[in-house]
Amino acid sequence: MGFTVKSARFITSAGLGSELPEPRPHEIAVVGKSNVGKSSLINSLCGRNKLAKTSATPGKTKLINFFLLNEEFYLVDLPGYGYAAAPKAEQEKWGKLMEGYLSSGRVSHIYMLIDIRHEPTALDRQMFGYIIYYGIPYTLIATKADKLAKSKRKQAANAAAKLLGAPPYAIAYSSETGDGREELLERIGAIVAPDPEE
Ligand SMILES: Nc1nc2c(ncn2[C@@H]2O[C@H](COP(=O)(O)OP(=O)(O)OP(=O)(O)O)[C@@H](O)[C@H]2O)c(=O)[nH]1
Ligand SMILES: [Mg+2]
Repeated sequence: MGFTVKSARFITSAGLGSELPEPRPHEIAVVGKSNVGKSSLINSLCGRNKLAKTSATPGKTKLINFFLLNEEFYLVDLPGYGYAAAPKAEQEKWGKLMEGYLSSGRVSHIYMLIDIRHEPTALDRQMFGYIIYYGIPYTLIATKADKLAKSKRKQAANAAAKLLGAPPYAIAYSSETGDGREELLERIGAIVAPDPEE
């Protein structure tokens, strides 16, 4: 059965030292380098243009943003890493914020985004190592698939996963065209309402 986003609403933003909202049974966090398309993916999944703030300039999302879907579970937009122009103090703050959040035990699944056109960076590999270290279930998503010819997308997405050191599979996704959206919705369905027969 396909999963549908019936409603999506912003709950709160959290920074260093802020209290996080009351946990729900599921919390899917979206991670990846700055500008990879995290906020855009949330908007595209929810079918809402301006739910999460996006920008062509990296470093747009600075706080942990909680969105409640179907009044049931959180989809969480996180600030990106690897934004070279960010001042050192800000990068350190990012590290503390992310470390505290990801080690909190409340994240039940991570969507890790990588750009379908680029090799994963050292920071991508570090983030992936972190996910494995904490043992958090994850799905790899190769973003901006519309930038590649259709015939190359699947292979490029899988190659990116492999370069990250993961099993060679990533969902090729485009927030512009909706490519990969159905597949990702199915994954959400499997996470928040697993088939009891399986
Ligand atoms: N062509 C194309 N552009 C995209 C896609 N997804 C995002 N973008 C563009 O990439 C830029 C960054 O998108 P965001 O969603 O703000 O990226 P982010 O990962 O949230 O970035 P930070 O908040 O800075 O960490 C924007 O200009 C988007 O329009 C996509 O699937 N295809
Ligand atoms: Mg963002």
